[in-house]
Amino acid sequence: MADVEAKNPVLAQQAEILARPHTEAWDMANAIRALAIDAVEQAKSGHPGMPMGMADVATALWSRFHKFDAADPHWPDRDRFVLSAGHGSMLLYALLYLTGHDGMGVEEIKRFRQLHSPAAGHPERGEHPAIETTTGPLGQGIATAVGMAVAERMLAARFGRSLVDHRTWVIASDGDMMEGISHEAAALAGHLCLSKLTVMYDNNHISIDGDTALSYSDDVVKRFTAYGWAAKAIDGHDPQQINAALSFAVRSKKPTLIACRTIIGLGAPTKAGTAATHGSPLGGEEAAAAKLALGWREPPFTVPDALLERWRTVGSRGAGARRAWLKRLAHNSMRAEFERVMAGKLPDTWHEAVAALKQEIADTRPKIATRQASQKCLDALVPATPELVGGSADLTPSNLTFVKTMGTVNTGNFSGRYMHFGVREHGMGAAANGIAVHGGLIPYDATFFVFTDYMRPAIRIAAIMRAHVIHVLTHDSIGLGEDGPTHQPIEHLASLRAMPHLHVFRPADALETAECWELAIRRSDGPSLIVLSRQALPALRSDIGENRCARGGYVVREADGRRQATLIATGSEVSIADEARTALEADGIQVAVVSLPCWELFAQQDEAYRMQVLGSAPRIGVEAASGFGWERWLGTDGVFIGMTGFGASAPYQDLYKAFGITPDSIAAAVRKRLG
Ligand SMILES: Cc1ncc(C[n+]2csc(CCOP(=O)(O)OP(=O)(O)O)c2C)c(N)n1
Ligand SMILES: [Mg+2]
Repeated sequence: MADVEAKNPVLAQQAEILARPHTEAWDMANAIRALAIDAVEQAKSGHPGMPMGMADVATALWSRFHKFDAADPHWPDRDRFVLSAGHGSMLLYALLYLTGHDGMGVEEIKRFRQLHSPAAGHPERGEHPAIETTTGPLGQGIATAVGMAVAERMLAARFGRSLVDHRTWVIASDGDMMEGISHEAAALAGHLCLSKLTVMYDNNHISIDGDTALSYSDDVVKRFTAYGWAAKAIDGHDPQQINAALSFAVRSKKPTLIACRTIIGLGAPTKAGTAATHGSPLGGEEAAAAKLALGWREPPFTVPDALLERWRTVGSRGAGARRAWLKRLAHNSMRAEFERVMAGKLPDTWHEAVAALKQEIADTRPKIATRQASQKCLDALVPATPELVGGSADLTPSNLTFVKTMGTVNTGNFSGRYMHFGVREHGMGAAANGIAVHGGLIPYDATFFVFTDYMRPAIRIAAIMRAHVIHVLTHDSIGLGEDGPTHQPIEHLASLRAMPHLHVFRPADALETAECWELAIRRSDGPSLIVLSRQALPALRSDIGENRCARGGYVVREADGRRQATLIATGSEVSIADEARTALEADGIQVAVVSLPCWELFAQQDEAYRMQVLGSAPRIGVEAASGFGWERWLGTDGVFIGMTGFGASAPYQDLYKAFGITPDSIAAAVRKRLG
C-alpha cells in the first residue's frame, strides 16, 4: 500500500477519511456511491468518480436543506436542484431513487444509460419530473440555475413569499468553473445579489486530462468573492463542515459558493483521486475493493432496508411544508392567476391585444423595420401577458425590446419584468432557459442575430428540452449596413435552421412580425427565434383573417396568369422579390412571390400545400444570406440569389447592389432561367 500511496498521494488522504469515525450520514452517502459504482459497471460506461466524491455533500444537502417532497416533484415552491456537472448523473438518479421518487426505481437505475431509461447518460429534463433541467455541456447548469433563481425572485415579487419562497442549489465541477459561461452567470448572480442561490463546487482538482493544475490555477473562492458572492472552502467529506457551510449559505445575504475539497472516486483503492475514475467503470476488482474500503457489504443494487427507510424519510421530509403551502395557496387571493401561470396557460384575453395590433397594422400599412414592428408587438403583448418577461444583452435601444411599463429588474428589486443582462449572450441564453423551466414565466431575450454564435449552446439545450424561450434577434443581414462583416449574419439562418425543435422566424413586414410573435407566444413546446431587420420594409399585406405565417410559407402575390416562375424569399428580401415581380409582370412574365418566414412550419405542411405554394414553375430563392439549405425548396434546377461570402461595411442600399440582391438582378435571373 505504501508504494501505491507514494505514487498517488491522495490515497494517504483517502485513508485518513476512511478511518474517521463515521455517522449515519456516511452510510447514507455510501448508498449513493455503491449505486453509482454498480450502475456504471452494469452499463459498462458512465462517470462513477464524481458521485463517489460528492456523495457526502449531496447527502447533507438533500437530507437537511433541500426542500422537496418526493410525492410531488411538481410542487411549485420546491427548491430547485441543478446538477451542473451532468456527467455525474448517477448522483442525481441515486438521490431520486433513494428518496422514493416514482419513476426512478432500482429497475431504472439498473438500466442506466440504456434506451428509454429515465436514467440517461446525462440528466435530461422530461425524462423524469424531478430532473429540473438538462445538463452535460459544462457551465450550462450553473447559468441555467441563475435564471431559475431570478424567476423565483420575480414570482415572489409578484405573488408574495407565502407562495414563492424557495432556493436554488447547484452542484458544479472544475469544468463548470473553467467554462466562460460560468463567469458570465456568476457575475450576473453576484450583481443581482441572488442570495437564495448556492453552488456546491466539487473542488476535486481533477478533470479528464488529469490534475487541473495542468490548465487551471484560479482561486475560485476569491473569484466568486470578487463577483459579490459569499464564498468559503471546506472539506467536502466532513459532514460537520458541510452542514455548517450549508447553514451559512441559507443565512447569507449574497449568493454563496462553497468550494468542497473532495477526492474523486472516494473509496477506490488505487484509482481514487485520479482521472481514471472520471468517466469509466472502476472495473470489477477495483469496484469490489472500493465497496470493501467504504464498509459496504451489500450485493449490487441493494440498499439495506433500514438505510433505505432512512432515505425514504428524507424523501418525505418536505411533505409538511408542502401541505402547509397548499393551504396557503387555497386561501390566497391570487390563486387562480398563480395556477394559470404555473400551468403555462396563456390568459384568456391575450389574443385580443394581438388582434387589435394586426388591425392597426392592416389599416396603417406602416413602412418600418421589423425590429420596430416587434417593439409594437411587445407594446401590445406585455400588458396582455403578465408572464412575459424580457431582456437584452446590452442592446436594448437596438433590439427594441423594452416596454416602459415593464420596469427593470435590479439588485434587490425584482418587481420589474425587464432584465439588463449585460454583454453576456451565453449567460443570458442559459438564464432564459432557467426562467422558462422554472415555470410561471415566458422569457424573451435579445441580441444581434450574429451573436447567436455566442449563445448557441444555450439555444441548443432549450431545443433539446423543448423550453418555451423566445429569442429576439435584430440586425439580421447585410441590411444592417455600415457595421460591416463582423456584424452581418451570413450562415446563421442556415445553421439555426439545421437545429431540431427550433422555429426560426424571419418575418417580411410588420404584419408578418405580429403573426410570428403570436406563434412564438403560443408555441410552448420549444424555442422560437424571431429574426428581424434593422432597415425599414414596406407593408406587403393587409389581410388579417388568418395567421398566414402559421403554415410557415404562403403565396404573398400570385402570378397574374399561369405562373412562369416562383420567387421564394424571406424577411427583407420578400419586398425586393415583389419589386422584381412588378417589373417582370410589366414585361409579360408571370411570376408569383412566396414568403417563407418559418421553414420548420412549412416543412410540417402536407405535400399538396407545399406544392401549391412552391409551384411547378422554375423557382428562384432570394435571401441575403448563405444559400446552404435552399436546395430543399428550389430543387436541383432552382436559382439562388444571396450571399456567397461575408458582407462589407457600407450603407445597406449599396451593399444590396454590390452583392447583387436587387429587383433588377432577380428579374435578370428569371429571364435567364426562362431562356
Ligand atoms: C462544454 C463541455 N466541454 C467538454 C465536455 C466534456 N467533459 C465532460 S466532463 C469534463 C471535465 C471533467 O472535469 P470536471 O468537470 O472537474 O469533472 P470531474 O472529473 O471532477 O467529475 C469534460 C471536459 C463537456 N461535457 N462539456
Ligand atoms: Mg473535477
